[in-house]
Amino acid sequence: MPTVPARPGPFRFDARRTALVVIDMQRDFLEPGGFGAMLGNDVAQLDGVAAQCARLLDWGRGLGLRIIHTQEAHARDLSDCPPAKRARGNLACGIGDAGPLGRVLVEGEPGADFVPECRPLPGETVLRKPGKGAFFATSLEQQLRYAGITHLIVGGVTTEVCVQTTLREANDRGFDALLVEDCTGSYFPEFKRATIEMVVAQGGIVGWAAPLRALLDARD
Ligand code: TIU
Repeated sequence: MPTVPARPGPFRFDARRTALVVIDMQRDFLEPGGFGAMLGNDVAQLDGVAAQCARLLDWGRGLGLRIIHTQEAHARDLSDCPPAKRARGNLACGIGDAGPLGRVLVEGEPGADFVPECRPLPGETVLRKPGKGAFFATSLEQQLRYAGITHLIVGGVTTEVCVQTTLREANDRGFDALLVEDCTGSYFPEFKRATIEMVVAQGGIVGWAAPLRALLDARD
């Protein structure tokens, strides 16, 4: 079994029981005019994450891992959007409104689509989710259990919001998860650093972390 030199210790995984989960690599978070920008964030902070996630996807595809792309987006009638989420930030152009990338954070709109570097290939799973965590109000746990998945390798955006929420949800459900440090990004670099440290602290209270290089070099 490949062993990744990781923190807080080696991460051993069986490729047949491991899924690569790439979180929310959508135009709405990475490009100007999307939901992230509407919230007042500098999306340039995420420059480079798409290219890194593309490398991570290449690696996972090469190993034959199950690939799951998540997408934070709401139903077109907003029936799965809590009013509290829609009201948050008191935005002039918020969830469901028409923006430069189409209706903000709504399925089927240009903003909900994946950035070109991280488009799903045929046969890969696309999991639309209404919340920050990928397990909330989705069939992800059931899908993973049916497929015998025990280990997750996770990248995407943003580190302390959807990525961290998903890692914590996975941890509480008994999955071993590794965060790929340089395949994730935040609008707030200090939050990214802090999240990685939170994950690996206390003997790996949430999971493991390692740079992509460590995955590329992992050997049986
Ligand atoms: N705002 C922010 O940092 N993130 C989100 O709203 N969603 C995800 O992280 N995908």
